[in-house]
Amino acid sequence: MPGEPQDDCLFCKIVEGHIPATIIRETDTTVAFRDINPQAPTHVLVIPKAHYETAAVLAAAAPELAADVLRETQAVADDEKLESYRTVFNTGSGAGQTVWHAHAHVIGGRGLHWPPG
Ligand code: D5M
Repeated sequence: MPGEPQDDCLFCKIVEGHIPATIIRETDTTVAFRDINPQAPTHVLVIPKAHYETAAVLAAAAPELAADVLRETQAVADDEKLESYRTVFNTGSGAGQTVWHAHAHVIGGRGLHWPPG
C-alpha cells in the first residue's frame, strides 16, 4: 500500500533506524541524509518518512508531503550554504532510479553541467 512501510525497502529501514545513515535534518514527515556515494561535495537525499515508490506516486497520492520534501531540499541547501544546487528525482530504472522509495537528490558545492547525461 502506498504510504505504508515496506519490509524490503532500504530507505524505510533508515527511517526506522535499522540501517545507519548520516542524517543531517529530520522533520515530522521527512529525513535528509548524506548519499553513500556522493557525486559532489554536497550530496544529500531528502525522503518522505512514508513509503511511496516514486516522486510521481508521492505527488499524486500525498501532495502536501511532496511539498514537505521540496521545502526540505531548500532547507538542506541553506544549511550547506549552497547558492546554486540541483534537485533531482530519478523516476524509473531508465533514468537511474535504484531505490524505490521516493527521494530528492540535493547536489551542489561544485560547478554542475547541463545537460546532465
Ligand atoms: O538514488 C539512490 C541513491 O541512494 C544513490 O545515489 C545511492 C544512495 N544510497 C544507497 N544506499 C544508501 C545508504 N545506505 N545510505 C545513503 N545513501 C544510499 P537513485 O536515484 O535511486 O539512483
